[in-house]
Amino acid sequence: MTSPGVTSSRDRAPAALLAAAADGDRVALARLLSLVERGGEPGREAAALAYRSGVEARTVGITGAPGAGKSTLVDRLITVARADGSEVGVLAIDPTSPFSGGAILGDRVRMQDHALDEGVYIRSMATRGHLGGLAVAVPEAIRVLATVGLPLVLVETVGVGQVEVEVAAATDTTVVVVNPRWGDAVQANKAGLLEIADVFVINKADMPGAAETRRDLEAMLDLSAVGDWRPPVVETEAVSGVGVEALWGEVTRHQRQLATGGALERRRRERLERELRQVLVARIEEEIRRLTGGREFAAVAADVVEHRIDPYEAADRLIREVARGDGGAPPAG
Ligand SMILES: Nc1nc2c(ncn2[C@@H]2O[C@H](COP(=O)(O)OP(=O)(O)O)[C@@H](O)[C@H]2O)c(=O)[nH]1
Ligand SMILES: [Mg+2]
Repeated sequence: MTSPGVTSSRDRAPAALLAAAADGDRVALARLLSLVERGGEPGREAAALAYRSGVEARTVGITGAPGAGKSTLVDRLITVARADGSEVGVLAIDPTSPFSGGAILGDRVRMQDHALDEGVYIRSMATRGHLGGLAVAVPEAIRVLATVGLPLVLVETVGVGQVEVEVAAATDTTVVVVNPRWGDAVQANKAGLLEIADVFVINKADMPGAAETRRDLEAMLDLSAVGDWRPPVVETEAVSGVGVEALWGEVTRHQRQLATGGALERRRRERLERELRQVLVARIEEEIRRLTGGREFAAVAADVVEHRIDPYEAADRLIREVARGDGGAPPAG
């Protein structure tokens, strides 16, 4: 920035935004997260700065079917964490929405209790245009929150499908929320949530059927491979807050166990390797898009159409082109 005068956060460079956000400027923080969500060049710069800070947050993912009570639980968990004295960042992810609005608006309303608390920052994220998708955008957003001084980040995601499983993999502890409904535990299993759960919650335990759901879950846990952590099953009534302290206790216990056994380091390493892979794939796809608009692609495609070469050979040739990095642009000079 050349002008030292009053600049709106919209005009400021990522480094200036990061400094302002670390000073408690929530507008700057919101702007940073928008950049990350969009994933363009400024977003990449913001993510890189946050990465280089090396600051990591404690992270808890909360996933489960729509309506399971995730937002209500998050609202309660914020209260418990705040009582511990920790500042809290919340990311509410809606992978199905192209906009950060809609369902998230409902989430915001359910977390309204904390609207005036400066130690709490709640942000919704949608898919938008980030090249690496949510699997990259979410860890980047978490690191931004950590860097500006939020040591605990809760991530709410709708637990339906592979993307959500990937998002859940971005956190240290994953809490899977089910309800006391017939077959809910089975559905969670089918959605792949059994494998990612560190803690199970049967929320709406005030409704009939909690005991059966617990039995189903425990039976499925009996069948799955036993490591050194068996996911505990906690019953909660998020609306009244019953069981939420116990849930937080299990989350804390899990995080302590991760930290002592070296599992936290392993998890974080695996997560970064996955993130790197994801970024690499996104970058290569970007190169391919660039390439397919170019002359070299047209020439190779013509050879394929004329049956002079087969698509495999053509692809190999184009991959060499990508590796050269000139994207099939006409040779200079
Ligand atoms: N009966 C009952 N209703 C609950 C409980 N927790 C949440 N709800 C209600 O379930 C609905 C969905 O909650 P929400 O937190 O938005 O679910 P999300 O879609 O998983 O985030 C809301 O109407 C909540 O008031 C609970 O423990 N018992
Ligand atoms: Mg919600």
